[in-house]
Amino acid sequence: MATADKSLSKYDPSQVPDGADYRVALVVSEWNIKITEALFQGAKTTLLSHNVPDKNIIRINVPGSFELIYGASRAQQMDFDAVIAIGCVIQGETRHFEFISNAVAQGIKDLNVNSTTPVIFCVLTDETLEQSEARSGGEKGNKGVEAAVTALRMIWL
Ligand code: DLZ
Repeated sequence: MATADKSLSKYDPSQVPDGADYRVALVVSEWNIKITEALFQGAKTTLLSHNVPDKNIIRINVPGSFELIYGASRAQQMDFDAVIAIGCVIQGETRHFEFISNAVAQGIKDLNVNSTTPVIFCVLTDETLEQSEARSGGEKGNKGVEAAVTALRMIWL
C-alpha cells in the first residue's frame, strides 16, 4: 500500500515557506461532507500555522467532486496564489467512481498545465469510508495538511 509506511501529515515546518503574503482558495466538495470538512479543517489550520492571514483564506463550496474542476478554474481567475481542491470519492456499486476520479484528476491536471496558479489535488479516492476516515484525521494523517504544505511550496516555486 502506498501509504503503509508513511503518515501523510509528517513534515518539517522549518522547510515550509512563510505564508504571510499569500492568498489561498479552498474549493470544497459537499459529497462525503464529513470527510471533506475534516480535510478542509486540516488544510486551513496548517495554512494559519504558516502565517497565511485568516482573511486571505477563502472557502468555495461545490456540490460534488466533479464540480471541483469548474470551481477551481473560477478560483484561478480570481486573485489567489494557489487553489486547493478538496473532495472525497468513495467506491460504490456503479462505475461512477472511476469516471469521477479520472475526470477530476485529469481536469485538475489540465488546470495546472494551462494556468500559472497552481491547483493542489486534495481528493481522496478510496474503496471504503474507513479508508477515507483514516486519511482525514485518522491513523494515516490528514491529507488536507499535506495539501496546504504543498500549496505553500508551489506558491514559493
Ligand atoms: C454522483 C456521485 C457519486 C455516485 N459519488 C460521488 C462521490 O463518491 N464523491 C463525490 O464527490 N461526488 C460523487 N458524486 C457526485 C458528482 O461528483 C457530481 O456532483 C454529480 O455527478 C453532478 O455533476
